[in-house]
Amino acid sequence: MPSVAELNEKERESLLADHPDWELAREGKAIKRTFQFGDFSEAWGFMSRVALLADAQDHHPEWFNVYAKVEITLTTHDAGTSGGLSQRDATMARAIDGLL
Ligand code: HBI
Repeated sequence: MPSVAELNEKERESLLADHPDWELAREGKAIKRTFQFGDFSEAWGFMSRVALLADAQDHHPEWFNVYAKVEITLTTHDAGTSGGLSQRDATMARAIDGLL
């Protein structure tokens, strides 16, 4: 599996500074954000748009949805030796935030 450059500590810090609504997860190997919508229909519409973004960027979220809540975790499976944060995750977080 091709390896993708993992973010270093400084890059990770600036990612969080640029995206304050996201938090580190999985011991720094992922970022996570929870979204609360008005109802399931709104949540599903958001997820549909994220899905199109993910396919366009070839970078797919790990997510959970129950009714109007959506939790998205971003990590790069191909980063480093066993997955981690890459520039792809930052790009995807910015694109997802742009949908709101
Ligand atoms: N999505 N989150 C995530 N991480 C990846 O490494 C990844 C992906 N989607 C597709 C993808 N990689 C392709 O480049 C293949 O490696 C599957």
